[in-house]
Order: sequence, then structure tokens, then C-alpha cells
Amino acid sequence: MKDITRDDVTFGVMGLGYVGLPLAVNVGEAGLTALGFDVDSEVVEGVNRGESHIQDIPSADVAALRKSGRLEATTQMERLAECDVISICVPTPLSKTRDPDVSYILAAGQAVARALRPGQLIVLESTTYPGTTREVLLPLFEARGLTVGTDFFLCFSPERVDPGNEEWKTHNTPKVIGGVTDRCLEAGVAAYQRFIRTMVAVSSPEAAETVKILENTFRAVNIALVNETALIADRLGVDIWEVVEAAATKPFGFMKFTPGPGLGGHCIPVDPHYLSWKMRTLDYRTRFIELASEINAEMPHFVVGKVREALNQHRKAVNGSRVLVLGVAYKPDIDDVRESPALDIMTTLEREGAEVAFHDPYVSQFKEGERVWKGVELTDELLESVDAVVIVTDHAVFDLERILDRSQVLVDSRHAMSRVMRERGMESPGAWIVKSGVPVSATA
Ligand code: SAJ
Repeated sequence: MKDITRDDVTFGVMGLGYVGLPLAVNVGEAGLTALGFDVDSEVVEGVNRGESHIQDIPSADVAALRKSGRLEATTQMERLAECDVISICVPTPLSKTRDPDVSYILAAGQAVARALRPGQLIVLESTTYPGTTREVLLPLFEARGLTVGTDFFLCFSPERVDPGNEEWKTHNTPKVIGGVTDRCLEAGVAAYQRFIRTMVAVSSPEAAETVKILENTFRAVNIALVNETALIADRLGVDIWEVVEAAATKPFGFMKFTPGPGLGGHCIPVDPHYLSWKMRTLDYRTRFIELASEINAEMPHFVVGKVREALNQHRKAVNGSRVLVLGVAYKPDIDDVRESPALDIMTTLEREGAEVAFHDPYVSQFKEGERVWKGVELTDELLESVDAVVIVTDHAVFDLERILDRSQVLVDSRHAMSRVMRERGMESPGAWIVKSGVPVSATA
């Protein structure tokens, strides 16, 4: 406890991504010493040059901490021995067979185990299935002949970073934490509360792991619920956006979610499957998670159906048409395309014979497997010449008037056009097909 609450405590952060870099910067800005670890030497060299590769962290913040000597990055894992506290913030993707891939946690755990010494506190932050901390990490550390809660301390504390969120940052978002022993929890709270405003202690790492999975499953299921309601409304000829806005006027007992082209990101579509997998080993089927996943996965095809319907009203087939996708990031105003539904929409359109291009102000190009998708510049002639435009991610910087005026056919999967259409007194802005050459009302 003395070491952890020292002023010159060294806080190791493994994985300098959208969770790790903000954490390291918060540690440095609290006047502590942050030592970042990453296997990617380009990331390490960038941080050491005072540059940030994470949208939410200005390079100026990194440069200032480099100057004050509060932040350093390294690929040398043996330097973990210098750290009094080590936070593991490495990715937890799904494998090809959509099972948890905890290989990054294992690799980080093995590096920590090699450098482990008495007095260290290790905190796993990566989202994972309940049991990972105790079943995967603890044995690696105890194999060194050290005792948890006495020689070293081990906790789980879920990250709650919402990329692009201007209000809730690492320092002001309440942080849940659970320790393998009471002493572990005490050490974990003491370490983080030096730069995290509110710590929320729970009784075990499993409780903390389950909190995170519940938070993300809550979102995946509610997004699926509103997406299924959208599929129902479409068949009833009801404007789902009108329904959602009206339901959201209920001042209690309701929480607004909006339908869309599907479920993207590296958390919400992924994390619930970690729980599904774990529960299968305990012979229990997590039906909500599986149903939500099915429905959310249907949305890209629903949007392609709307493109097909809109082209058809122009007496055109998808096959041979040129379609422009606007916005490929998985949500507005960020540059991350992981699990983005735009990828499904573009490959499905291509499979049906369309010639697909995309424009995203935050994404100039991205790789999908071996293929490199290159974005195009958004010109008036492009907007006017393509057979259909589909808004998949509604970045705030998009000039909606221009897009509405210049597109021949426009499908809007995010209800982005509602304001502009209302201002112009156009037909129900709720239809997914905003413009198709025939009056919108005929499409209801
Ligand atoms: N989406 C909808 N309808 C909605 C909300 C979201 O279709 O009503 C879609 C988004 O377009 C996106 C996906 O779902 O493709 C996920 O969106 P998200 O808002 O959950 O954003 P993430 O995945 O970047 O961040 C979430 C965090 N977001 C919020 O709480 C708002 C939070 O759940 C976690 O801190 C984070 O995942 C994480 O790391 O787990």
C-alpha cells in the first residue's frame, strides 16, 4: 500500500489503444509516472515523439507529458518490473469461430508473470467473460511462487471508454473494481482513486466482469429491440422514427435507442458473446444475446433491401447500378470501422452486382481481410451521377442539404435527413427511402 500510494509510483499500462492511452495520460496528468507498453513499435515511437494515435487524446497532451517526463512508452516487457501498478488494457476480439480470443490477455499475463515481484498490483481492464481474472491470470502469477493478496494484488476493473464522448472521460466516469482478496480490492481502489473521481467496489473480480458484460448486453439487446420494432413498423407502414421520438417523451421507464444499419464497434457486437461462450461451458443458453445478435445482423440486409426498392422505383436493378455509401465508421464522428455494418452493406451490394464506392471524412481507406477499400472524394458530380446514395453513418460534418439536393435516389439508414426534410415540408422524413424519383408517400 505504501508503494502504491507513493508520489513517484510507476503505473504501467499494457496496450496503448482507445482505453490504454487515455488511462496513461490520466495517470501522467495526475502527476504520477506512466509507463506504457505496446507490442506495436510504431505506436510506442509515436507516443515517445509526443504524438497521439487516438482520436480522443490530443497530441499536445501526450507531448506535454513527454516533456515533463510523466509518460514513456516501450516495447520492452521486462520493464514491467519497474511498475508498482500494471493495468492490462489489451484487445479481446472474437476468433474466426466467434469464440472469445483471450490470446492477448494471455500474452500480457505471461509478460507480467515473468517480471512479477512482491508488492505489485495488477488490474485487468479488458472486457472478458466472468472468471478470466481468476482462471486465466491468477495461475500464471501464482506459478511464480508468490501469494495473491500478500505478495501481489490482482483486480478486475472494466474499462468504460465511450469513443467520441465529450462529456464522460476516463477521469469522471465511475469505475467498478473487484479484487481477488480484500487486500487486493483495497490496493486497487487506492491506486485508481488518485486520478479517477469515483471508484465503485464490488465483492469479486467475477462480479466486476459480469457488470461490464451486463452493461454491453443491455445495449446490444435494446438496440436489437428497436431494430426489430423497425422491421415490424416497416411491414405495418408505420414510421419507426416517429414512433421512437414519441415513445421517448415518456419521462420514466423508457430509454431511447434508435434503429440503424446494424451493430458496429469492437465492444457491443463482441462482448456479449464472451458471456454466451462462458455460459455454454456451464450448460446455459443466453437466449437474449443470441436473439439480439441475429436481429442486429439482419439490419445491413434490410438497408440493402431499401436500396433495391428505391432503385426499383427508378426502374433500375441493383445489378449494374453505381451506389455511393456515405459513412463507413461504426458510429458517427469517429474513424473506427471495426465490425461496422457498412462493410456488410457494401459487400452485399457488390455481390448483387452493384458498383460500390464510399466516402467517409474520417476514413480515407481501410482493409477488410486482404482487400483495401479506398474512399472517394465527395463531389457534386459524383452525387449527381451515382444511381443511389445511402447514408450508413451520419457524421455531423455531412452537408445534408447538398446530399439531398444532388442525389437522384437517397436511402437514409440513420434518419439523418429528418431535420432538412421537415424544414422543407417534405413528406414523412421517417421513411428509409428519402428520395427515389416517386413521391415518398407512394412508398409508405
Ligand atoms: N447503435 C444503434 N442504436 C443506438 C445506439 C447505438 O444502432 O441506439 C449502434 C451504433 O451505431 C454502433 C453500435 O450500436 O454501431 C455501438 O454503439 P455504442 O453507442 O454502444 O458505442 P461504442 O461501442 O463505441 O461504445 C460503447 C459505449 N457506449 C455507450 O455507452 C454510449 C459503452 O457501452 C462502452 O463503454 C463501450 O461501448 C465499451 O467499451 O464497451
